[in-house]
Amino acid sequence: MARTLITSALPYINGIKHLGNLVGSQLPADLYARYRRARGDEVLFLCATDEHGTPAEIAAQKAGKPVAEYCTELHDIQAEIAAGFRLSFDHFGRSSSQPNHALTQHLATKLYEAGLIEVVEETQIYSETDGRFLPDRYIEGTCPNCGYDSARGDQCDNCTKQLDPTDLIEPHSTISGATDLEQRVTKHLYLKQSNMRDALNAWIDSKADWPVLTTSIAKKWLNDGDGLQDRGITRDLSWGVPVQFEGAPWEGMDGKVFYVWFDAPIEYIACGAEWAAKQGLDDEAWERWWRTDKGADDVRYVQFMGKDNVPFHTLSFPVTMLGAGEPWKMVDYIKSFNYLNYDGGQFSTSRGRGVFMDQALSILPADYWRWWLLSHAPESSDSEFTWENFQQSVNKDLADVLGNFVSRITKFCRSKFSEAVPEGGEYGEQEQALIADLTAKVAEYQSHMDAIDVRKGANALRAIWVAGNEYLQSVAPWSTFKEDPEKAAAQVRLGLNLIGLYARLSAPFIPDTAGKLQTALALPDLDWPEDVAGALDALKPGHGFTVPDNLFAKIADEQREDWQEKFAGTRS
Ligand code: B3M
Ligand code: ZN
Repeated sequence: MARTLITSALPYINGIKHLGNLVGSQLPADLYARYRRARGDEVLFLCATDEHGTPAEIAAQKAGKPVAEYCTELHDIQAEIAAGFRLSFDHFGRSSSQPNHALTQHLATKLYEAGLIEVVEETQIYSETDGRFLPDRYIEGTCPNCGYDSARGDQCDNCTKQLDPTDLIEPHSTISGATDLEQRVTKHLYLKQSNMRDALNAWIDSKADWPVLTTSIAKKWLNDGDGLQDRGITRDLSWGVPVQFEGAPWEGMDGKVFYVWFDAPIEYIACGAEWAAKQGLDDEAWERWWRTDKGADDVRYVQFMGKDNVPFHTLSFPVTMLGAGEPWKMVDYIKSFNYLNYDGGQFSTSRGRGVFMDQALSILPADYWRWWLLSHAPESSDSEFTWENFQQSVNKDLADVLGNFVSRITKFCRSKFSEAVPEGGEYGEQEQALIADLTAKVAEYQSHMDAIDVRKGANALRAIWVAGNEYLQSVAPWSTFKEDPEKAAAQVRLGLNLIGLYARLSAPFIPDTAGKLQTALALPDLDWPEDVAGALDALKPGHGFTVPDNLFAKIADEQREDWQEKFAGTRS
């Protein structure tokens, strides 16, 4: 049995994600996970919330909650919304979990032993009142450039000048307002990424099949400019994975945690450990996915992410994985995405612009969104969500093509025969022609899905729906019935079997609808139709069914305008 390990980029904890985030990683990852399972693979599909770093602390502060409590709350909210979109994670973990703490500390130790982590002494601002070193953005003062009085230690928001905290006039701590700031010597850990340049180049060169978007970004950062500079991987924060732990090979680093981008990808692995623990399984259960010495060498590992996350997954995380010198399973394929824009501009979390995942589900069921987003996935370039386009796709593809087909066939059968597959004769010429056409179309669909070409996959699926509609239109059982009820019965029998085929093929895109069709047709399972001719003869005469409720409601113009207006502004 083939085994496929799938991870989606970890959604950051500081709020509910928008549809652009969803289509850039979690949703296509789910599509692929569902497809691979349907094809019979053993799949482990992992995702988690990314919970450390300054933005988490700031969001918690804004919410007036301790950061641990805030993260637990937001994790549960994100998990619930993910379930609402039918994201079929085997586990939705947390980067703040104990396994991630342990593994992050372990890998840092290994990297240190391999000479890839260096302890560096630096001068940094210390606040006596706060009793801690302050990260640059926790210091504010007057901008020496423009005089703005709330410039941050890293940058002035007014004139955009990049600053050092020592540039600020009358600096103070944003935690306490204290002005007793002084420079003190402190230690930080640096990851010596540049030592790994040749190894990374060779590794990326060995991935000839990767999408251009992924390799071009990786190569750009790797070879021109300063993408592969040695990076500080520790921060002065209290929330995160502690740098000073029992058995650490360094000293004097109390009060520091690892940089969020150091521990977040490690959570991909730790999430496997969380999953195993939750199932009551032992370490072997996750190690056979993640360690090549424990069976993971026959696993195919695929990652999904937005293009802004590519450098971290092609450079810094591989430095961690390769540099630790242990047999960790490396990624085999990185599927990356461009951006989805919203109605003439960008989606923006900080400005609350666009449609957010919770809002989307509050107005329409998941399948409507899944279909639009996946069939418009920003693969070869950025793409744009407009309400007109959304309305058109839903009304045409889902309601007119798929929904209408199902409704016509089932209702016609009920009225002229019964709620069971009718007897009728053999399939005739037109039926054989359709079967041949669909056999080719299903093969095409599979080849796009195998290649994780999401839009092409959606187009091929739509073409399969359309072929059924055209068949129905041309054989017109409602006319045939008058002269040759036997023949009409065979046409209806094929039509009902087509619904079964659609349920199976469409499940990765629109799982709820597939489930409804499965129930209506009393299908024993949604196994992949390896043989199209066989699948179209699977439901035998006498097999009972029920007419499903209308599958998709069309979006009326007034409704669309309403939403357009409702989501035009920003949300607080
Ligand atoms: N949390 C995605 C983001 O917020 C980031 C992904 C981490 S994947 C290890 O941009
Ligand atoms: Zn300024």
